[in-house]
Amino acid sequence: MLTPIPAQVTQLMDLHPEVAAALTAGHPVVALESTIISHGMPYPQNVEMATGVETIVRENGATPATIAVLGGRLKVGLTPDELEQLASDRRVQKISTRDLPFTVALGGHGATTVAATMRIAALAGIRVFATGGTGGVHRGASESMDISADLTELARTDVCVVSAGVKSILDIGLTLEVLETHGVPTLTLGSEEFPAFYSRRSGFASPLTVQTEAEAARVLHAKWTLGLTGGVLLANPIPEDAEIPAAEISPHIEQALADMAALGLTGKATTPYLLGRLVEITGGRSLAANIALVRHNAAVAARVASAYAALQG
Ligand code: PSU
Ligand code: MN
Repeated sequence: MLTPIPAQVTQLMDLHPEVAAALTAGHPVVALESTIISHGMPYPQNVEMATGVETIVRENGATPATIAVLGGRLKVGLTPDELEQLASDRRVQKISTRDLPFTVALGGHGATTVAATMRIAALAGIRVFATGGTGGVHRGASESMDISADLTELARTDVCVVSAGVKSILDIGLTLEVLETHGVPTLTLGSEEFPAFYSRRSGFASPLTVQTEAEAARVLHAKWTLGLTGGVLLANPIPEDAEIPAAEISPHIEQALADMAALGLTGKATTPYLLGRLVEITGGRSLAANIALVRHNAAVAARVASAYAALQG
């Protein structure tokens, strides 16, 4: 079922013709975020990753729609030149939901976080979204109150986010608690344990488990048919051959957190700093793991989107 995009939103949005055609036909579409490109990985691996991920979505039967804000326009589906700009133009800001009106109003360039991407995907009528990792409750949040707006958006926006779980730079237990509070179904694909991004294991049981993408699609369909608004988090453990076991990555994460504390970084700068510092500390191994898990998530998301489209009839 296609919900028409309100006219006042269409005026602010550039829907790529290929994405528009897929949506009109009821074909599966997968949204992709852009903070991971501009602030999550170094150039030029970021642009290679983004292009590769779009190909994987296509190979798995869906149309990719990478989302960003360029010159104040909501972009749903990017041209190769636009992807290159996002990956390399230093004026591109990391923007979450709170920043969206400002960037649109002042004609800025924004790479959208999971939260802002979910919101734009929902405005375009896209229900499935692939990323690397989602934000969550930061360690020490009882003092800092640093809780990612990704969780707020999962609470209220009807989009399924496929991620490799939550990095242990965050407090995984508290993140799962907040998801529960907000009624966000939190499913892990093929595992009883919630994954920790670089590692398949986190030490935390997954609230729910599904064995196939088709089962996940049925959960989405049931949730929204019941009138339960808000998102679904589908956690997809990193492939075994790419994982960095928890025992190995933990000391590196502690090191990165200590380095960040020494610099006094807070707020939106923390996640990009920690990701970049881990790439340095691990000699590039965390970047290879990050790329592998995003590619895996894109394939899973495309299959979920296909199964969901089939349920819509
Ligand atoms: N986790 C990653 N890579 C990323 C991000 C998170 O492994 O690139 C990005 C995503 O865009 C996510 C954002 O939405 O960081 C969360 O930032 P914050 O914690 O400031 O809300
Ligand atoms: Mn934050």
